[in-house]
Amino acid sequence: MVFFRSLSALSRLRSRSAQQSSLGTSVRWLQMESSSDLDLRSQLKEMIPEQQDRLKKLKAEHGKVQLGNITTDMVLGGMRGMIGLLWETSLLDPDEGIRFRGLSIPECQKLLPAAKPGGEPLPEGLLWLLLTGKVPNKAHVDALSAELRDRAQVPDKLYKFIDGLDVTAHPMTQLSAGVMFLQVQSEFQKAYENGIHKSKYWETTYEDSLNLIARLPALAAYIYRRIYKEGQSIPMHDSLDYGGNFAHMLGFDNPKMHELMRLYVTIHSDHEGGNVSAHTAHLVASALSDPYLSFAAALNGLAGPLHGLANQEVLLWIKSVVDECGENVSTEQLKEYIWRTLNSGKVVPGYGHGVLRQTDPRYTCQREFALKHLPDDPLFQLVSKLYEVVPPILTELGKVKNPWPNVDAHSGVLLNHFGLTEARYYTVLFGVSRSIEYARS
Ligand code: AMX
Repeated sequence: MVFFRSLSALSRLRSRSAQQSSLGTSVRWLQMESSSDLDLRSQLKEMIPEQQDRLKKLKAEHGKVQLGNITTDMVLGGMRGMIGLLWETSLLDPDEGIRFRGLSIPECQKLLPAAKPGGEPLPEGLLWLLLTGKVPNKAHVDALSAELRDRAQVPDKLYKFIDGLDVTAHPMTQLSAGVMFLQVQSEFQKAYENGIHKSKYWETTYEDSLNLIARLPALAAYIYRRIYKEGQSIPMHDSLDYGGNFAHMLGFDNPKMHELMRLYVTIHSDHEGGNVSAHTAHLVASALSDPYLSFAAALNGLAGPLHGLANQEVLLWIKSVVDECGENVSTEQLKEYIWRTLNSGKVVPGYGHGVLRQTDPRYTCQREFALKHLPDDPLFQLVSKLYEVVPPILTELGKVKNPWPNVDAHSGVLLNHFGLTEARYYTVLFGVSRSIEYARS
């Protein structure tokens, strides 16, 4: 939503040490604030006028402040390293990785409500955190889960429309087309046509955003069941949370898979504004295109192999290693396979990043999940081996700025372990997760 586009550019200018020392205080403040019993919409209604004033003040008082120097490399790299958007929901530090409203992933795992004590964070909690800047309590999150379930109905015509697409069309193509089909439901578009005052834009944007977030799992699960399970779709559960319900509709009811889906959606939700899809969503939204239009545009960016499609590429590549060398591949065989990949003009998928310069904390938390739930899985062991073998080789190439793994290097083997083996579908899961951030455009 437009009103939240403030300050992240300025927050980047703060020194790292200032960020670290203020974190403890800000987290405590966030928790104290969470005792309010307002629902999400009411909280936003209270906050929005303040945020609108804050943005005006920022412009008036700091509008002429310089934020950096632009070099030719930055332009050639497509705004690489350049502050280009206001982004307050998350901050991506090259060495430390992502923070959502100031909280690292381990802090989110500790502070956000879970389905059961000690479990993975519920994505609804992260949605609340991103929109309000406050850590919700369990009652807030349960109410938001119920609200999303209430909004989740999609028209049957959507399924007929998807059935009209070639079943061999990539799942991301089907997802993006389905979102465009749903665009006829945009409340924002209707309100705009009726001449709504700009101070009220947020109200219908909020409706569209929550409806879209709520309806995506049904659409995405339908696509999965249509392509891979002979069209036998599974209705929504009447009491499960967002992540659990999504896994359920896909056909997975192992409680560990529900936990994985909660973690998956949470960590894939937001990664600041420099990546292709996030940038696209906000660029398109700045034309007052409604959340359906901007989200569909973002999905099309996410569908590229150097971005969201990398999770598909990783599992296919790992399986090709196994096909050729077996599960107990030796270090020497692995090195040879990696060099062959590089020498044939391809990238090693799941490694490298446009901003990060260390191991992605989203990789690390998935590794911890694997160590806890599937330590003996042969593909997990192969992923662990790659973590030792790939970085020195990429470093040896001499041009790769970040030889470390990103989020996509790990997600596939977790899904594969619990039976979601169809790699070509993986980017859809990434896309559904990103609705939590993009839909606020
Ligand atoms: N394997 C082989 N070569 C790589 C590489 C990798 N994993 N990562 C970077 N390089 C190469 C680049 O292709 C480039 O080569 P060139 O000069 O011949 O064109 C050179 O190293 C310098 O690139 P860079 O500045 O380090 O990276 P970048 O910012 O240009 O690109 C990224 C970043 C992610 C596209 C790149 O690291 C890559 O292609 N990684 C593999 C695909 C991948 O995992 N993508 C997912 C990223 C996370 C996400 O969005 N989901």
